[in-house]
Amino acid sequence: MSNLLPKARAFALRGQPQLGLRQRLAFAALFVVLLLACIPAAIAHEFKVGDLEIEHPWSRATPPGAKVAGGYFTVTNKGSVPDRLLSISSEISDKAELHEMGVKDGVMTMRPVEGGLEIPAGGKIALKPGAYHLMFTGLKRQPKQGEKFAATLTFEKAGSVKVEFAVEGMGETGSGDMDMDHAE
Ligand SMILES: [Cu+2]
Repeated sequence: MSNLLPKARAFALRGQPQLGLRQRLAFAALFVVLLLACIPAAIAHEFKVGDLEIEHPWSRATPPGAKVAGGYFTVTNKGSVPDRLLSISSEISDKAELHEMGVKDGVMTMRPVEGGLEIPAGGKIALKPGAYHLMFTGLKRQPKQGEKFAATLTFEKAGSVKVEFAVEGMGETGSGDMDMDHAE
């Protein structure tokens, strides 16, 4: 027994570099696989319902005490008839509204879109800062950078679809929307 120990140690010493290399290769391969698996998820996430494709729903982290947060995504209608985004609900807010921006007397204002937002047949609508956007009102908590929260979008024809909004940093694409007053 006692003379097995030096042999085992010698084997271990000889075996180590080879094992190490193999392990390193295995880790490298695993790393590449994980990296490839993560890329599509990090860059874009999309949801489908009926003829509609909803791309990359995202929101922005809000400062403590904020009562509203924006919501943005692109929706493409691959069908041959127009559809309409009628209502939105989310797990982080009491309500969610669809807003549009406009200029009134030289001042940027935003107002709720009446009757829903039409998505033309074969068309694409982008909800983004400074344009059409969702407003999550009556926040139950602040959306935090890096998390995702669930929401449901309801369309006239395609029906309801559950989506996840990815929360990005506070300064992300900060154009116009940030300092707007929401009359509430
Ligand atoms: Cu708004």
